[in-house]
Amino acid sequence: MTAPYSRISELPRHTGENVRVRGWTSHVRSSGKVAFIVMRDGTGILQTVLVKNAVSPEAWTNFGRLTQETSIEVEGEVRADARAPGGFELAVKELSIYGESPIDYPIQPKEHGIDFLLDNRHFWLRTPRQRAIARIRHETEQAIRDFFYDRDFTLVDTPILTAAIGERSGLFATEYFDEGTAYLAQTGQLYGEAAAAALGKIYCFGPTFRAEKSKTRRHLTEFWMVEPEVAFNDSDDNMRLQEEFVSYIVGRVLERRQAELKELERDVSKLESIKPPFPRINYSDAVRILQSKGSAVTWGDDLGAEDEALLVEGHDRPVFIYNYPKEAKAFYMKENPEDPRTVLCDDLLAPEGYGEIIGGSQREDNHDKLLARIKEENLPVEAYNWYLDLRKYGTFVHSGFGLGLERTVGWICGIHHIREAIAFPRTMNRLRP
Ligand code: NSS
Repeated sequence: MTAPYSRISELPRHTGENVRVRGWTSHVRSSGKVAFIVMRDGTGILQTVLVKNAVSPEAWTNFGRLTQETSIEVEGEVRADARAPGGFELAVKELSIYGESPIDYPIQPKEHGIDFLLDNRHFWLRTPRQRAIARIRHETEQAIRDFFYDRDFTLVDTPILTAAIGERSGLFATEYFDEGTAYLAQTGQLYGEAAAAALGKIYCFGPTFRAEKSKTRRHLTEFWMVEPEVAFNDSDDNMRLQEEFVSYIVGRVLERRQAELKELERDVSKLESIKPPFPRINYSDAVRILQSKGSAVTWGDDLGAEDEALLVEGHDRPVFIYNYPKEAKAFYMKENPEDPRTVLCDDLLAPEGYGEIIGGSQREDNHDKLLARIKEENLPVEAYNWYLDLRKYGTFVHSGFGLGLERTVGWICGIHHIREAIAFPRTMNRLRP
């Protein structure tokens, strides 16, 4: 009778039993009579032991052919062993090879340059650090979905091919049959607003695209954004939702991904302080603070990465900067009735120098003001007729925000560049693999 297959993570349930495990060889060592294979199958790491006299001659020969990343199947008995990684090892009886791996496997246990690693992203993903990041990203996405599901938001999937431009940043364009130019969505927000009038509380979550010629450590040309939109929430409600949301996500990763945070050598005490309320700094005060710290910023400017870092300095949790000048922000933001030079919006800046992870705002709900802003920005009004209609038929106070997934994951993981926070990053000079 052949032994059943088991994933490495399930081995504790099979102590004392015979199982078969499939995976990839990480390293091998042998003392002549006893040999060890450390292997992984994606669910865990397993140490296996082969005693020359106790395995078939074929298995022993196969052992001699193993190289890093050879894919194999082993069969043997599961034994508890406190010294082994994961607390279990496999006493091997049979070893067969699925796929050899030539000795020039590109990723070696040594330092590689970042460009080399990115060229070999399809292999780099197999390393412990990259697996830890992938799992934290997954946990973050699941936390996002659970947060909204538990609060009765409806998920609405918004289009990626669009005619209406959402943000000011660069656009990817393509010809769209007889309909003119289509743009890859920079945001799902405008559609989210329409859906909020139908469903009250919604969110969209998907890839967004920006043809930005910026080579910073926080810009991708394709990134994932989650965007809730809530009918009857004002800007203040919006910020409260953001601080609850971000605290929930960080709490979930702390609760369920300690092993991955440890692999990344993340200082978790920095994450444990992420709890509401987050400090709120009005844009005008922010400019004064920045000037007192020597920044050249003047009222009216948008804030750059260095300004953001200065503002968060000394804070142990994310900081809201709210009510920016109209000129610095997108056309759809609601004019501040108390200071019409500004709009009701906020950026949420993560601590430890990570900077903006959220942009949010209350939306302009006055038809004529919105139309005037669209014209001021030289946007084609005909592409926004449906959006303007939302202000014509039952306009409503509403607000929402967009959280950048890779920036958030990058911050939680404590990694330097957000390109590691997505499996296959897209930047200005990277379309492969
Ligand atoms: O441009 S945003 O500030 N805001 C919006 O797109 C709104 N339409 C969202 C909304 O209110 N529904 O982008 C939101 C976030 C920003 O804070 C970043 O975290 C992330 O999206 N973002 C990016 N991440 C990676 N790379 C690039 N290029 C990028 N641009 C924005």
